[in-house]
This record gives sequence, structure tokens and C-alpha cells, in this order.
Amino acid sequence: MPQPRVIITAPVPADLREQLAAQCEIIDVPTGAGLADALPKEQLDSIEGVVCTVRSKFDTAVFDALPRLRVVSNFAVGYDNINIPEATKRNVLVCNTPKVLDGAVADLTFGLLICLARDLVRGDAHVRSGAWAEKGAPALTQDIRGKTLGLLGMGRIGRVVAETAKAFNMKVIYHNRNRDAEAESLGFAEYRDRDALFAESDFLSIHVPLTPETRHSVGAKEFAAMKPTAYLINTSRGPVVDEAALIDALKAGRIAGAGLDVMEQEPLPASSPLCALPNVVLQAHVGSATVETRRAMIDLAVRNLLDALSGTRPQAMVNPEVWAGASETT
Ligand code: 8YV
Repeated sequence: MPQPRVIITAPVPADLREQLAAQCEIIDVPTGAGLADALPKEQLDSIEGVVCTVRSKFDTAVFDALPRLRVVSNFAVGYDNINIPEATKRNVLVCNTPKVLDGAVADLTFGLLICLARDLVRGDAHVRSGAWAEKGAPALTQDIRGKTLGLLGMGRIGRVVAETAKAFNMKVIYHNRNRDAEAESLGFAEYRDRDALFAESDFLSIHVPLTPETRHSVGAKEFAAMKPTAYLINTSRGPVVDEAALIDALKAGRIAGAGLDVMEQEPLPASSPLCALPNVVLQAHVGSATVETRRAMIDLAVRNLLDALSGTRPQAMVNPEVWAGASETT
């Protein structure tokens, strides 16, 4: 039997690639390339699986270009790059990489939080430039301990952030579509309605997926409700925040600052007003980008693909109804 043909746009280490190559014919496509135009039609016609990064978009046109596609294995927990209803309609199984990156993203959230509170980036520049010797110590900064951390979203990553905050003796409040009774009973976080969350937080950290409902859901109204001393942290998806409104709020001093790992346009152009604001700390969408976490993610993404293609139930499915439907008919 011919091996299934698969497209890879994610970085796959050599040992895993060997495992994949033993069971599939691999076609490499550079990450970010438009999949529908990346290959000649006769190659696209035969593709059954894809392992891709969030920079590969799966819209109707891409699904049309891949008529034999059976599985998209996303090298990410978020899957806003994929039109899930369209995938489900076409019986394409979508898999992702939950759990393995929770710790790394929570760590970066805290990295940004501490950077903002203690002004670490400017402190570093102060020492390197010689200003310490010339002008003395930099301005005083802020305590973290005893402050209130607000979490918009309490999924797996939000929960790890809440647990971490306890070690910093922070008060944690959260707002989520569904209440997390366990987190509340274990004392990790107290529930607040949305308005109270923004009004009470000293640090407001976003942990919701990007959906039509959450797009631009944090904007001018939310910034107006926040304390002028509060900081915004976003390690989820850039478009959850109305970036123009954020820039206005930062310029006007309506909030104290922001730590952003994600932006509306990625890579962020250096001409963005965000790059010129001194009260902003920026990272290049690196929440999961550690050696250990990225390895665990690619292990899971490749395993999901191989399982799905060989008829074994994959560990992490976004639209399991496709799997259920397929197993009923076999
Ligand atoms: C990306 C992410 O996966 O998991 C997610 O949702 O956004 C990141 O971890 C990473 O940039 C690799 O595509």
C-alpha cells in the first residue's frame, strides 16, 4: 500500500522525522507559506495529513485545495488558524497540543509581570548606559506580593498562572464563561464578574482563546475601567485586545503599562507605536518557546498525526465528533 502523503510546516527534529518517514511520505513546506499555492495541484490532490504551525491558515480555499485531507495536526494548543466548522463538515480531524505548554506559558506570563512591576528592561538599560554611575539608582518600582492578579479566562493555562501566583502571595481573581469550582475551593482564585475583574486587578492577564466572541473583547471600555496603576499582560492571542485602544490607553496613562507576547500583526513591525512606548515590554510570541516544551509539543503533534492516520484514537482532538463518525463507519 502506498504511504500517506503529509505536509510538514512545523520544525520536526531528525529522530521524529525518521519515525514519520517510516510511515508517511513527507513534503516540506516553509512555515507561513500559503498552503494552497505552495505545491503543484497533483501533489495537493494526494495530501492526507498536515503537521502545521499557527501560521498556516486553513480556510475554505485551503480545504478545497486538499480534497483528500483527513487530519490537520496543529503544533499549538490554540487553533484559531483553522476554520473548525469547515474541517468538521469535510470530516477532517483537527488535533492540537494541550497541557504540555501550560507551565512555559505561565512562566512567561510571570516573566512579563515581574518585568513590568520591577521595570527590569529599563533597569538593564540604566546599568549598561552608565546612568547608574552618572545619575544614581533608577526610580523605585512596585511590589508584586500582596497585589491582585486578575485572570480573564480560567482554562488550563489560567489555572497554572493562578497556582504560580499563590507562591508570590498574590490575591487571584478570575472571570470565565464557566466557574472553576475546584480552583475556588482550593483557594487558587475567587470569581468576579467581568466589570469587577477589570476594576480590581493590579495586573490583568488574558488567557482566553481567540474566537469571534473574544476578538477585540478587551478595548477602550475595559481600559477605562482599570486602575491607572494597573498593567495588562497578554500571552494568549493578539486580536483579543483592541490594539489601537490599548495604544491610546498607554499613551494617555489610563493604565500603567503592558506586557505583550502576542500582537494583532505578527511579526510586529518595528514601526508599530507599541515599539516606541516606554511602558511596554514586548516578546515575539514565545510563550511555549523553550527547548523542553517545544519538544513535548512536536512529539504530541507528530503522535496525533500518526495515530489519526493509522486508525488509533489521537490523544488531543479539537473536533472529536469527526473521529466518532469515522469509527462508526469502519
Ligand atoms: C505556538 C501558541 O504553538 O500553542 C499555541 O497556541 O500560540 C504557540 O505555542 C507556537 O508559536 C508554535 O507555532
